[in-house]
Amino acid sequence: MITTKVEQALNSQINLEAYSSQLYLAMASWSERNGFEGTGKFLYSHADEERLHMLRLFHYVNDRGGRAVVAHIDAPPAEYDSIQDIFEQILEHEVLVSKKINDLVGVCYDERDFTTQAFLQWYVNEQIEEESKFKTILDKISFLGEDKSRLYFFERDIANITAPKI
Ligand code: OFO
Repeated sequence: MITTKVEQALNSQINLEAYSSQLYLAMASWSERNGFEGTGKFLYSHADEERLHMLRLFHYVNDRGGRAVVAHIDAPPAEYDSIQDIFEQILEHEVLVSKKINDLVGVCYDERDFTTQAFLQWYVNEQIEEESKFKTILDKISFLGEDKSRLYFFERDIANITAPKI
């Protein structure tokens, strides 16, 4: 069984992962509409990945005797300035997610729920990978400049970054 505090904290994270999925979907839509097909493909795939992050938590809450809740999610922005703007916002968002995961681990520690704490280690590791991946993509974007051929290769490469199996 999980305590009410842990259940609430896990449900907040469920909501944040659901928002993450919608955020990536909105960014994928912008990319597709603005001629960045490769970036769009990557972001659609990442939206699916975030939904799997959400579901993994969802099942855990129900399996441990809690109640996983589908709550209201704010709409993400529909418009962005550029792909650089998108990836800057993504990195900022993922840094926030990492902070929330750490806070959640802290709640488990306070509640002496070491089972959930161990379950959350997967998310701690995932956030290290995500922050690093998006920093690398932003570095690549900073090399693009006005050179259209570089953009072509960037678009081709990012389209082939597939979501890991969860
Ligand atoms: Fe983008 O990561 Fe979920 O947790």
